[in-house]
Amino acid sequence: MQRKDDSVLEATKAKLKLPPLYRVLLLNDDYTPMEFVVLVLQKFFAMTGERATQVMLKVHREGMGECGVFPRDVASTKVQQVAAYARKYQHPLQCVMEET
Ligand code: TYC
Repeated sequence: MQRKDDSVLEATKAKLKLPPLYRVLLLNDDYTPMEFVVLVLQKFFAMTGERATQVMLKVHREGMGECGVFPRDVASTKVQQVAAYARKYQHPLQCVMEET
């Protein structure tokens, strides 16, 4: 904008950045039972049995698969919940998060 004294004030636009999102991934292993993985996906990622089975089979065949995309704190909590639950039942199931 042009002021009376000829100085120029730059118009500044507040750039509101959306918070980064994180992909939560489940990793395959040779020991965790398939039914346990399906249970985890239902319990912590609110999947139906059918969807959980599809994701579990994808992880089993391809080595990893996506459980969902969340803000950082939510993703981090889910990773910790899966780790604690797997540990409780002594399964080596691994869950990780990565920025999208
Ligand atoms: N590969 C496991 C088995 O054959 C099943 C499995 C699937 C394990 C997905 C982990 O994230 C996983 N029992």
